[in-house]
Amino acid sequence: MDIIKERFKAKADAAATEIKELLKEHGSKKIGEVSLSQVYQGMRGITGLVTETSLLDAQEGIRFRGYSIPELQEKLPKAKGGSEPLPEALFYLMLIGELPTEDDANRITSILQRRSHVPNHVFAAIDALPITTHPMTMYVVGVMALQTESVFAKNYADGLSKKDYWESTFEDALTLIARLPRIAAYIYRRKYKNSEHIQPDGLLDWSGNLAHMMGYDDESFYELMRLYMTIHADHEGGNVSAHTTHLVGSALSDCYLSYAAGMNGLAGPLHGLANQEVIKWIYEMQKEIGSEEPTAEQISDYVQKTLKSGKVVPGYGHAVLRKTDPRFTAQMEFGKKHMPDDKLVNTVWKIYDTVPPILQSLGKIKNPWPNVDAHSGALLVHYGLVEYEFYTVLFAVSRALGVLASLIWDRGLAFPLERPKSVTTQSVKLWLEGK
Ligand code: FAM
Repeated sequence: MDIIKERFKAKADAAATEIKELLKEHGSKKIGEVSLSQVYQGMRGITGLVTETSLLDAQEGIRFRGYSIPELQEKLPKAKGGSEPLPEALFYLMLIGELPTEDDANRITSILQRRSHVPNHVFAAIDALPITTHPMTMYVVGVMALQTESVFAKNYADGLSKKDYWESTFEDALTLIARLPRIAAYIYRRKYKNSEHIQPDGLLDWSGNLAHMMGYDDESFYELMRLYMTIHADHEGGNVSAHTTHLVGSALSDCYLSYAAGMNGLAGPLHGLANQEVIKWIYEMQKEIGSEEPTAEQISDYVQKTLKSGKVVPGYGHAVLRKTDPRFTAQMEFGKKHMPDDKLVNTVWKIYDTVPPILQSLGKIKNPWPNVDAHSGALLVHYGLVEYEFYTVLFAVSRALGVLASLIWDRGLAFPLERPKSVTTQSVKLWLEGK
């Protein structure tokens, strides 16, 4: 662990010096303008954050420290016999800013294995919730129950020096990431498999163990989990889950409080809950037309019906992207390799052929193309993971890698409390009148 910490500290100190120089010379330069409509309409396109772990280009999609998803699949270390990247390797890349060696990736895997024990009171907190509770609510309650373990909270109460905030954050982040698969699997087994829990397998990597503890001991499902945990890990800093984690952390709330806040954002239907909404929408369409293999025309009719009822087509559109999400494409390639004849997967591909022109014809949708959620559920269903209300928990486990790597950087760069200015329409009107 210490070697990883030392490497991070050296990178963070170098970056802090570089940023200080950069601001000394260019701090007063304007990076963008803000229009009134942006203030009223979700701050779209306003540059106001620094997130070192990844950057999203509207035309190209996500790059993690400069690497695209296909480049990650090529360059990151893999599990023995596997062909998908190890998410532990991606975490190292986002944290340190360099491609990890096999040893580096294995070092993260073993740190996470050693820290994966979850205290019993966490399970008791989850068990106190009605079985009908949504898995994401159970998950956030589990994370909040873990907050008793926060090293940052304890050290801060004992008078932690500002220059050491990063280290306690680092410790909390690694311990929290280590424990998430166990919490997620516990919720899955409690809700869907009569609480027949499965103990972790100390020989498996972080994603493989998640699959194992959920009850899916299939090598190609381990591979799907590795891909899934990689592509959902980060999507620059402005999306609701990343921005919320960063914002709450800026008040020096520890990793547990900050990540829990971010995951409440991910639980929203316009954000991470969309992966469950996609499968629900497809099942409802299949039920209505009475066939598991809808024709293009039937899909088109159902899309029109969805739109006419004032609902969104889940899995399509994006606040930044203006093309097919590379995370969708990566899943499509996985489907073509592992399940080319799966009916539901083929339906997802038929929807991909059919939906964009319809959305484009409306004239108001800026991005008619599929996002990450349009494909994820169908791959999971193929392996029997049909409980779609659980899908966002998998998204949440993965997103911890990006938002917590970022939180360590926030403390490593000593970012201050985040506090943008708000206005009232009354004050806007006075401003417009030049008063
Ligand atoms: N179906 C129907 N209408 C849509 C739409 C969709 N897929 N995507 C956008 N629109 C509408 C949007 O509601 C807005 O309508 P009004 O003007 O009537 O309010 C209009 O098109 C302009 O919206 P936009 O500027 O193109 O998109 P936004 O940046 O406002 O919203 C999303 C982006 C992702 C919230 C939106 O595309 C959406 O609701 N998609 C469906 C839900 C979804 O798949 N979310 C997951 C996003 C994913 F990236 C993630 O975070 N996991």
